[in-house]
Amino acid sequence: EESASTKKADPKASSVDIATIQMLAKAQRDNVETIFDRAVSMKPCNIGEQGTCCKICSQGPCRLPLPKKGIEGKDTRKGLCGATPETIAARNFARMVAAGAAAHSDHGRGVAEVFLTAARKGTHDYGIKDEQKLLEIAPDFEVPTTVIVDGPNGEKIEQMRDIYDIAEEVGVKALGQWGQQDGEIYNAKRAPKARYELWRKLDVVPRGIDREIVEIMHRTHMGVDQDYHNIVKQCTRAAIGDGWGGSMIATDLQDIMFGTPYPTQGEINLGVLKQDHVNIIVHGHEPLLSEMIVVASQLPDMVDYAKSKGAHGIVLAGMCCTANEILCRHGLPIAGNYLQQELAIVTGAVDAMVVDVQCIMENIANVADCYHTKIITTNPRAMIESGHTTHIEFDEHNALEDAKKIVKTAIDNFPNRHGEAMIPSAKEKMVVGFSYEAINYHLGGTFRGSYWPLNDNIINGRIRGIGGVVGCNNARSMHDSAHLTVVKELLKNDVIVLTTGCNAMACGKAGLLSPESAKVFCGPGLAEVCETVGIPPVLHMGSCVDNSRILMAATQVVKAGGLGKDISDLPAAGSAPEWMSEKAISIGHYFVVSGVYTVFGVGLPVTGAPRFQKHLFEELEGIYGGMWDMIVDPYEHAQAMIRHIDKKRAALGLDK
Ligand code: MSK
Repeated sequence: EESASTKKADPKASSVDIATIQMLAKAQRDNVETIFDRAVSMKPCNIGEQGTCCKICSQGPCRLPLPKKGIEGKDTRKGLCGATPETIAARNFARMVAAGAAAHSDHGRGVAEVFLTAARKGTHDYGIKDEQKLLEIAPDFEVPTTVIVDGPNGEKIEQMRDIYDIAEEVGVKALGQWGQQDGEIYNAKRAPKARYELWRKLDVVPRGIDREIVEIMHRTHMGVDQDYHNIVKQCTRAAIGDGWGGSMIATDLQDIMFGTPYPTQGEINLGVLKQDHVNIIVHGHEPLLSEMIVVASQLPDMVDYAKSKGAHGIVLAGMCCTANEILCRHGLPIAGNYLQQELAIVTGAVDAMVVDVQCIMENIANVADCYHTKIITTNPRAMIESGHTTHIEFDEHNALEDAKKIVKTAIDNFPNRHGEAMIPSAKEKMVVGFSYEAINYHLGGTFRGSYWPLNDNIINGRIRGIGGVVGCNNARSMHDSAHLTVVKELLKNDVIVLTTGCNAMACGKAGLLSPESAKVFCGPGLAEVCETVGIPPVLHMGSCVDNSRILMAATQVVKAGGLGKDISDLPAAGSAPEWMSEKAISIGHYFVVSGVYTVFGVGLPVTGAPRFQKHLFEELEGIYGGMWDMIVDPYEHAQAMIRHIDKKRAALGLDK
């Protein structure tokens, strides 16, 4: 197709990743336009960037940019209805929280529905893999795991209930969390006691997952909530309903059905594709389908079918968070993160890109038109309007058959490649799969005969603190660059890093997910801990919904003792250096109201409303112990996190 961009991105200025640079250069040689080129040609709207464009009714859009000279005296800016910049920016922010929480939670709802079908034995393709985890979470849903029965002599005996009966009851109660109208979501009580009590005191414990999202949409309708404090309070309910509700339920039920991740080895970057194999990329977020494609692609008759078409086998690789899901559970390779999706197709080696929901760029259909790749959409919620995509709808009752159909479509496309593909050689080895259960095993208890509790190492200062660094790539920011600068700066200062999403992939490509990287990148204390325990200094915890694992890891650290009574007492900070999706805003907000200082890079659409920004960046600390921040420079970004960690260490009386 003809390139529409008048300007071209400079590949070397677009990414720090060699495979990305090579493929962007190839795309330009092939006259294929990508997001990198459009980012050079198209500048963002200055007013939207500030958060002060209101388009919630047809009297606008009302645009309220900050005056060039700044605000002198009273801020008199108003929309037609009188809405202040604060109201406008808070409503826009709230709608991002609602969309982000909805995306995660709808994912979770889908998982809960399949879980319930599996518990009722309504499908042959899914079952209960991790019984232990089911038994651990059942009490959180007030589901008994044992039953009292009469013994042979009339005595009372406690015996285990049937595991599928427990699963069914958990499934029903979990699914009920979406439509619940009153009371509290179950998982709020998983937070440290002090946090749960604070939420109750502030009246922000979510009543039901959907209810809080819908209420944001109502409150932000024209002429409803016009107090940014009150709007933020509703953001809090919806965001807790995401992190501690929809996302956490998704993570838990996926673990039960597909297995809780434990450390495993994998490989990452476009170099995982193979010239002489059928290459299938699964891209998106939900593991329900990709788990079945894993099974289908390994079936002997599928491999034989691939050979009958001249291929030597099948490579199944992931992209974005689907990649994290199959990597952490099966060790299957990752082709790349968000900004590499078009470039994977540019290799000419991808026979099918199978997509479900979230973070799928519409332009992959245009790029695929230039090569032979088949784009297969699978979810009724997410289709692409293009004559060249194929829709094979995925139904959990027929999961394996659907997956086989998809794999067969990819194999049939192998002979259609346009000549020799160009696959970059770059790929890295990594160790992944650090669920909080795995972290607890490695750093929370005894391991290799030594006692290495995480808390002791934080108290004695070998580990200065914990950084949760997560989130997307953003075409307005050099690909992977801010991610790596922030993470390396934290490691150098003995801050252990927990990661998910596209940050995890950036770290993997740069070699930071290998245990050997500890001696290269870490300060002496953290290097010693990692080398002794045999873990990487950056712990890959999974996909976007698995940020709930970070909440649980923080809760475990509080419960282990010695570091205060609440998450807000911990020497810890959060970061999303290259965020772009609305989900990131929901994640950021649930971290903040869980007590975490959370820094975003790139920019936040709040700067045009100074009082609202002050509320998020300063006043929330007095309410929740955590607050937002936005620092674009990645070095300064990391330093701010370290300063916060040191402030918390001092408050705990450490380092005296
Ligand atoms: S995939 S939400 S770009 S992390 Fe979860 Fe990456 Fe952000 Fe999508």
